[in-house]
Amino acid sequence: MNKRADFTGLEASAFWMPYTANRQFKKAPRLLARAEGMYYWTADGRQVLDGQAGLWCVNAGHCRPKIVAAVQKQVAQMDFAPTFNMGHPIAFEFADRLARLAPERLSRVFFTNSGSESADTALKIALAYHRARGEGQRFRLIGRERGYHGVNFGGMAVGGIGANRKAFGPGVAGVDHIRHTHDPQRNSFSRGEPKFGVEFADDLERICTLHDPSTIAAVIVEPVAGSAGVLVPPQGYLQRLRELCSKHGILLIFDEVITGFGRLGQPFGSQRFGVTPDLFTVAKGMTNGTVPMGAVFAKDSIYDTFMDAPEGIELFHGYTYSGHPLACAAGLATLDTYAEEGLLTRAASLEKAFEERIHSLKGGKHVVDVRNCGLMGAIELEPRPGKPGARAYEAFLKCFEAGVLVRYTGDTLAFSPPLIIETQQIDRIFETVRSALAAVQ
Ligand code: PXG
Ligand code: PLP
Repeated sequence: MNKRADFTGLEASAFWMPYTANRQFKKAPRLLARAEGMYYWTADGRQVLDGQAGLWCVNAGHCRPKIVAAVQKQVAQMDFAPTFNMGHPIAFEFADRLARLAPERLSRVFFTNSGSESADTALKIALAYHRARGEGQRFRLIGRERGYHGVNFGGMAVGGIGANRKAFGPGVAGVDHIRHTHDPQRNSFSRGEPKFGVEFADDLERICTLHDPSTIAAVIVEPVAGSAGVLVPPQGYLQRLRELCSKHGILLIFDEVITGFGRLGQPFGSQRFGVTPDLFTVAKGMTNGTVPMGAVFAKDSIYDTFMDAPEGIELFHGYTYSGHPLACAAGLATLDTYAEEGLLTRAASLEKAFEERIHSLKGGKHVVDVRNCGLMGAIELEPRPGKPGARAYEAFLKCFEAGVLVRYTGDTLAFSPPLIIETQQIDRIFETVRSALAAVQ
């Protein structure tokens, strides 16, 4: 089937793997060769239950027939077409379909190819918007500690995970960060939104006092922080952040790359939390992970500001592959699949079962915290003294050997299964984790 099926011979491979310990991996590779529904199959034919939806993206499960067929048809009909000064029908159709899912008045869609590009695009739109309104002095971009907004310079700069920043120089000027919302003393083992910490939003006032609010263009946060280990916003926190941004004329950007497309039980996280941003970013679940694509949704009033300028190009920004035909075809079929199977709200009906199962690990070996929201969850482990991350890595390996794929980051195991998951499969994930933790020193 695969000439690498013997799991050897990768040590000299040319592939410089992303976010991976290359030498460690290439000595003992884990290769996936096929996928369908809730499962992967390894190159040597073992079935693996996918507890992380690929990489938080395959929300409808793998190789869904409608999506596969749509991409196959499109690639044979028109492989590529430019969207600079030209158009093709399904790019317009897909944008309009997406706009119908979005919160009211956020119905303008700019296409990118990833979450990282979406973050940088949203930040640039924010800066250009203020400038178009004669407020070009608003140049500052505010992120949050522990935030993740991808790996490009803008997203890295507003991102708040130290390891993603330290090797890459001074980054973008005019960036600052509000504090994160993680408070294990008061909130460990919270179910859903933690009770304590609405006041963490007031940290924005500190930043406003320091820099003067009239210099701040935008604040960007994930509704639920994903990469940092599933940090759920305290009750009332996002509302407070929204109020402060509105008070100071600062744009609020939600990064919904993970929380978008049903992960939290509504099409978008903003709808679950009842807090409306001015711009929001998506990627991942937008095409069910089938073809790379991302987007920025903008308020109509922001778009209209650009359109009020004299005739000509309103925004000097765009990617060769913005609105790529294959991605649009995959995206339209993805939205059909989501609609036919009710997947954009399915997480709401599974949330309680998922919450019960994941919190059943409370009190288990090594477990210091459990967090959950929608079909997103995390189990945080006590780090092994002197070896941070080792315990989670070993637990991840044991789960994989037992046929369940979970994500680990630092000493946290993260869970974001496809939204088609059944409750017996949720049981299987957490029983496998329980056994794995029992076997880890
Ligand atoms: N914003 C957010 C909130 C993300 O979660 C990005 C931007 C960047 O998207 P791209 O498509 O450029 O990777 C992300 C991506 C993990 C993990 O398990 C998380 C992401 C990607 C890979 C792994 O922590 N998030
Ligand atoms: N670098 C060069 C030399 C280019 O010509 C282009 C696009 O034309 C880019 C980078 C940007 O590539 P993309 O539009 O795929 O992001």
